[in-house]
Order: sequence, then structure tokens, then C-alpha cells
Amino acid sequence: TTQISKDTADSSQQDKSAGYAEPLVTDIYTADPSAHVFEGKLYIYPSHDRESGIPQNDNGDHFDMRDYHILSMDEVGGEVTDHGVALSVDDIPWAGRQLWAPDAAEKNGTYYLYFPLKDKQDVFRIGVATSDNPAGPFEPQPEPMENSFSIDPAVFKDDNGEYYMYLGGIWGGQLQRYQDDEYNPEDEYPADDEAAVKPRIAKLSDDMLSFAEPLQEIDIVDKNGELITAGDNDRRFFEAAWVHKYDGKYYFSYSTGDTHKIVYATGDNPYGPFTYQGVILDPVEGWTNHHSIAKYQGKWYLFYHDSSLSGGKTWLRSVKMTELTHRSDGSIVTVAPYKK
Ligand code: FUB
Repeated sequence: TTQISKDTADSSQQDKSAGYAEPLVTDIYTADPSAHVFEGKLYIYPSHDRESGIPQNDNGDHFDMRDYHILSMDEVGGEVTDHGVALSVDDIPWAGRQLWAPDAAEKNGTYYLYFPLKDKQDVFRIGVATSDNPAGPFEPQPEPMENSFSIDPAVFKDDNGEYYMYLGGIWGGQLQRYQDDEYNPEDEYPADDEAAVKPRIAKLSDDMLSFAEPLQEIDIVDKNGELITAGDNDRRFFEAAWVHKYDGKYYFSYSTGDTHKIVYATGDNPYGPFTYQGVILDPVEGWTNHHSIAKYQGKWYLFYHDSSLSGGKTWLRSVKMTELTHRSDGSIVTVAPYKK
């Protein structure tokens, strides 16, 4: 695995936005920030990184998180509140290990926290927990969501009031086990010239606790309409799906994993296909890159993490935020994370 140094990330920064930012909190490690505006405040739903002592490997065993803390703020640059433990692995009946990147949604005054967690068979499922407060504490459902798998749930509410969940992550995130819609624990991957493993989407049911339809594959294509291939590591989907809508278009953004970028593709509806457009965020210090995008008080922001506070330990990350710019043609200005 590669550690990206600040010097590498700082090269060729012309036409990029100055993304330099300090961690939002420094007394705990946080990662994978999913940002939402609820009740007029900015809430961030991150992973809560900790030192577990588990050695680093390609399966991500070193990301052994056990609870979630939710952060909030009234204004950008203002005080950040850590609301304490919102959900613990000890309270989830079906839990095996590893609480990874969560997301949240609100419907009719109830808040839903969606989270990836390995079950007792060491297979990732998506769980859901509810609260009447956006900061929790959250009460988990007794079972994972039916037919859920893999990691990194992201829930997008469309303008018509429908909610959609996006999910998936390869390697340790196990998405490669669900190709051809059959479970294959062998972790086999497509050949380099074949289509990359596809992220999934499903509409959520009215009660927000299950899928209203089978999970469907999402096509990510290049400008010629050709599917991005498994060997195209600079552009293929790895993990960390997020969707935002800008000027009527759907922006599907994600991490490229082993090439450490956040990139985006655009489409005309929530299901895609999405056409690859470019890089949102250059590599950060640490191995993973994981983000969200939200509008608050009239401005768009990118939320992300890096490992600078821990001196480069990729399992000890810190959430940051910086402004994001859409050009008049709808394209996004690449953020250089260490440019001042
Ligand atoms: O934080 C654990 C995992 O690392 C997340 O689920 C992935 O997106 C990556 O950031």
C-alpha cells in the first residue's frame, strides 16, 4: 500500500482550488464524513477511528471501529460539537466487527443512521438505527437490512421526496463477491479489460428500513459511452459513493481506492448511467480517501479526511471541510488538499 506524501499531492496545483484545512476535531480521530443539514444545522456523520493494534492489510482489518460520534456546527468555522457515543457495536445484536463509513437521512421527524458492519460470519451488511434527534443516540434494528451487502451506504433524497441508497466497496468492502448477483466468497475480480465491479442503488421503502426494490448495478461510462474497465484504476469505482444534485444533474462521486482520488461522473437520473468527468479531490495523506458534498448557508462544501494529525497512520484519520466550486458549465474545480 502507498502512503501519499504532502509533496506528491502538492505537485501541479494550477487551476485547482486551495483546499488546505485543519481537522474539525482533534481529541478523537474521525473519518468518512457524511454531511447533512438538519434543523438548520450542519451535521457530520463520520467513522470513529481508534488504535486497535491490528496490523495493516489489504482487507482493511486495521479499520476496527467500535462506535460512532456525531459532530455538528451552527456555522462554518465556528465551534464543532462532538455529541458523544451515538451508537456502539455492543448494542447491535447481529454485530461481528468493524463499524465502517455511515450515512444518515431524515424523514417525517425521524432520523435514520445507516452503517456497514460485518456480521458474525464476517460478511458486511448494512444496518439501520433510528432516533428522534439528529445527534442520536440511535436505536439499532435487530437485523441488518434484508438483502444488503458490502459497505459505504449513502442515502440521497431526491427533490420528489424519494430516497435512494447507494452502496459498495471492493477489496475489504467485499463488493466483488456479488458479481452476477450470486454470492461468491472467493474474492475474484474481473480481468483488467473487462467492466469494473459496479456499485449498487436501490430505492428505500416508505419506512426507510428496507429496500423497495432489488439492488441494481450502476453503469459508470467514459465520454464514448464505454464502461470503465477494472484495469482503469484511475477512474474505476472503489468505494465511498456519494450523490448530490446540482443544476438538475445527478453527480455520482466516489473514491478510486488504490489511486487515492475522489472523482465524479454525472447523469440525468438517480440510477445512471453516469459519465466520468474528472477529479474532485487529489490524494490526501493516508491510504483512503472518502468524502461527502453538501450545501450549507448558500455555499457548497466538500467534506473529507486525511491522516496528517496522526503523522500518516492511515487508520487514524481526521475529518476536514473546504469549499467546493462548480463552474458555470457544471464541472467541478479539483481541490488540492494542501494548497493554501
Ligand atoms: O473507514 C473504513 C473504510 O475505509 C470506509 O468504509 C471506506 O470508505 C474507507 O474510507
